[in-house]
Amino acid sequence: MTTGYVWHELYGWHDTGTYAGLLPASLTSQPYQHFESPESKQRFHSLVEVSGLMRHLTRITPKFATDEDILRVHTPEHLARIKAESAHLKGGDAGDGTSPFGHQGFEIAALAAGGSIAALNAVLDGTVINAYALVRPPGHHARPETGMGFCIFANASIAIRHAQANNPALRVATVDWDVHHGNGTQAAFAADPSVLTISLHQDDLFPRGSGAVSERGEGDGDGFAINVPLPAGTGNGGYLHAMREVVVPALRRFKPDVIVVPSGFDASCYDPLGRMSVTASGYRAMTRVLMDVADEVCAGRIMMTHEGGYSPTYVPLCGVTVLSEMSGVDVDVVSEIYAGFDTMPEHTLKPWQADVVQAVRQEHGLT
Ligand code: 9RB
Ligand code: ZN
Repeated sequence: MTTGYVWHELYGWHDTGTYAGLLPASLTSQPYQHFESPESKQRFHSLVEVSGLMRHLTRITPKFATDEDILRVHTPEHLARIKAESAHLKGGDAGDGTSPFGHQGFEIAALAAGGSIAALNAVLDGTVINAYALVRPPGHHARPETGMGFCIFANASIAIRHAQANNPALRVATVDWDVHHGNGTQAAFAADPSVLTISLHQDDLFPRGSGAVSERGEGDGDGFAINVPLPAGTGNGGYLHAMREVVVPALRRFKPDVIVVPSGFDASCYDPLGRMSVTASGYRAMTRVLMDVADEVCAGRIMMTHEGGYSPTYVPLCGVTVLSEMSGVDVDVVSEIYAGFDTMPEHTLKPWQADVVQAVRQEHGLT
């Protein structure tokens, strides 16, 4: 069986406008791009094409998520506000003043959610063994009542709720390896024991104050949210340790029917927004760990949906490397110049990283 792949040209047309990173242009910030510009993702897609990988993937066509799909996760007020602002020629903002979108941005956001839905459907109906939805705008910060952190709608959560509408008994685990806390996904399922949300992130990066070890779900969902706030500087060794010592035992215990990965490449060593050091081969190794445990617990079913990652030159290498591992197609796009970084000292596990992993294991009784 093959690997599914979602991309739509309109994902590159989601318009975050003229900014200087996070700052609106002003007399002291020269007009440039927003951090969440199309560059890294469009170039990821281009490399999927040019590397030859595309020939081996099963292309999945996204549809627009319907209002019904979006309302399984979001409030009617949030949906109505995005639609209203999207109708303005100048567009609007998803909620926090740093999540801009252009005219008809609503439709592109609905197509991003629809891309995640289509990818998860294809995995669940057996069309593909696993899938990567390269969507934009991202989704893992969007909460039921608002967008934030560049996210408009909660793509992964909407896909999961869509799948559960078809199969109410479906149990899903999310493993969010974006460098930021997957707070929106956690919020959508906080009180729901049918969805285990795991987030590996840089400690207290964004949203500030979110994603501590002590956040573990609410009510019936207590214990079904797992947070691994790794210290700034963590490289391949620390991330792999967290995967092996937290993610794997948690997935073995939970036994999901499918694993959904909100996948950001902003924990990479070249990312301008994160302070972590993961390399393309680190992402390959993390993918391998997930695929092995997925083989054990859920017949290999994994759906990844794209989140952050802001290095225009390195995100494509990380992304294609992950897709290479997922599909078993041997493409090595990482030159010797970059591969040399894999042996740098930040990749060995540090005691202060192992301490966090141990604290998470203790909090959740993982053995
Ligand atoms: C706000 C600010 C942000 C917002 C989003 C990110 C990254 C998101 C991502 C980073 C910083 C500032 C709301 C500054 O990649 N997620 O995966 N900062 N947002 N000031 N204020 C008021
Ligand atoms: Zn991020």
